[in-house]
Amino acid sequence: LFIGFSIILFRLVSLPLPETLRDDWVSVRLAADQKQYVDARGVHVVVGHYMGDGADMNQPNLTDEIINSNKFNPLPGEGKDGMPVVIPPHLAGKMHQLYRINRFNLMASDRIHLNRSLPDVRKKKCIGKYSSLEGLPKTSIIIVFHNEAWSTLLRTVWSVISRSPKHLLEEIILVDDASTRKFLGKDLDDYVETQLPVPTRVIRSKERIGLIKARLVGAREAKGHILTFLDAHCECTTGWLEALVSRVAENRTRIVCPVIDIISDQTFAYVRSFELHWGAFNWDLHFRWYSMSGEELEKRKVDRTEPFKTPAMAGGLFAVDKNYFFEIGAYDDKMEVWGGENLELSFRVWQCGGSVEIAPCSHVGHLFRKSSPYSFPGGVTQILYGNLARVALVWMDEWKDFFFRYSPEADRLRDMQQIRSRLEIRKRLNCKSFKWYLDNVWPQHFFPTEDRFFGRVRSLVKDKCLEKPTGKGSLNQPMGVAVLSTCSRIEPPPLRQMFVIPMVKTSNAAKGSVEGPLMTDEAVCLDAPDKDDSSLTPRVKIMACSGMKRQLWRHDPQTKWIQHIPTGLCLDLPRDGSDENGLTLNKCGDIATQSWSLEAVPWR
Ligand code: LR7
Ligand code: MN
Repeated sequence: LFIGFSIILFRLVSLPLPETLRDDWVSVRLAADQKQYVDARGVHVVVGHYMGDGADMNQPNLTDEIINSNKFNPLPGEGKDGMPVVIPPHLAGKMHQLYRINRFNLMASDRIHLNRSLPDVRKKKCIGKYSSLEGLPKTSIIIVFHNEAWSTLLRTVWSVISRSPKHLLEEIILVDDASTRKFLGKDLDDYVETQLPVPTRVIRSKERIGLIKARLVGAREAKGHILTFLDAHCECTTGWLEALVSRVAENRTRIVCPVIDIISDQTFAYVRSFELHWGAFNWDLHFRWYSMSGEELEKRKVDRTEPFKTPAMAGGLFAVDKNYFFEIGAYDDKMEVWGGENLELSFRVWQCGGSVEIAPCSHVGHLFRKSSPYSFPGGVTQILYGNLARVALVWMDEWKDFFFRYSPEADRLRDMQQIRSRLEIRKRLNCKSFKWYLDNVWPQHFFPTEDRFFGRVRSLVKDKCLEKPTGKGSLNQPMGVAVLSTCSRIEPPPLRQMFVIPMVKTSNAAKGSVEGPLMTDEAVCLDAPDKDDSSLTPRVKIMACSGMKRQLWRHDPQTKWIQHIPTGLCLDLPRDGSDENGLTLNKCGDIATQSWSLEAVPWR
């Protein structure tokens, strides 16, 4: 999804297929000549790039005629059971041309039946878990779209119709956010009127209002007791709706999200994703998937089909009690086009007494794209950071200062935000602080706090600083050997050199000593094996925070050591003195290369 903003994409990893895979891995069956390996554990988030304001939509060979031609032409069996589509080689040129229209393989989509079959990807224990539907309220399904493809939009609709219990479905509402494609006009009206067995309405906005306001339009019109939102390129699987609606019906202050599976933008294969990731965000307020804390995972061993709390939601796919949604302030209607509304709603719900959760028995596929196909009037930065500035100003208390200090894009837009009505909601609902949210909803967070050191880790012999690696691990988190690089002279120093570690508050500890995980942005931590075994090289890394002992460190300003708690060894420079080679662990001593200073930097 973004120039620094997260579109979620699933990285392809070399894994020989077919193969019997662990429970959380799913194979994608492929034709013999296809070469694509999908790591379905998969929530490998890749930071993509928006192409900027849709300018490249104006390429001369992408004519209105091409864009408006409805090539929907399903072939028997194509894509059935979520299988990948194989495009014959002679169509490759056309396929690439069509790809640019929606930034996914439109030709592949157009070859798949609107009502294709999908595997039931739930854990066995989910079957029957939500079978008593008696007395459950009905839901309105709300799908907003701007220039969506015919086949993906209607496949979303058909997947709802085919795989939802009829008596839970009040209606389907399609909100057209000023699409310009001809086939989304009368053709769509006719289709909806004549071809669908569930009451379905198209509501049209004359002007482009963006997805946030479009959802508000749909929500206001909805007759259902519960609102269920979907993007316009989703496919729901068996059991998806029961799990959502039951949880909301049980407690109206819950917002319940499905597990979001992957529809490949290349082949339209349906790929089951990992159930044990939760949603949160990074220092720049971009939504990210992270591994749940070890503690949380441990708790879940008892029953992995139970819904779990998540600090934030991805945004597009969730169910909520309609009255509750409006009571707590629906959406911020001053947010434009795309972005930020998912965090705003998450913070608001949590801080004002509700909760956000993921129901592992509900799986819905979403078509992830590497870039956005539509325009962002006014510019993507202006829009996204304007929305994020609002999130920070209304909900984040002193952490808004941290955000604005390091996000000039948002800082520039800070003063022009009118937020009075949103602050009134916060007051009316007597909502808790952002500190409460961090402490209670996301205690594993890596933001600076009063009780934490925030700043640089500098070697006293080299004038070099610890820096977050640029390599990518799973979930697209930074990962690599811990190395030093030149301490930047920019003020404030760049975030890639900033780390966070809890301060020791006990009275007998040396002033300024710290102890705990040494964390930085994107939930990564300084890590070393907890056994003193020199065959384990390279030994000191920066990788996903795990909450385990091997990531615990202490620094004492008197000894200047950074000591690895489980082994008692000291962080040392690379043996050969180079910068490229990783830091090492050695027996502590009065050695210059083991001397480090922690330089605090103000964060608010
Ligand atoms: O101006 C617009 N008007 C619209 O109606 C822009 C978009 N839209 C529609 C669009 O056609 C689509 O149906 O809004 C929907 C969402 O837009 P996408 O699909 O371009 O968004 P996304 O999937 O890239 O982005 C995610 O973040 C968004 C932030 O505003 C929204 O919350 C999306 O709903 C959200 N999608 C998901 O959460 C799906 C899972 C992604 C993950 C993780
Ligand atoms: Mn989407």
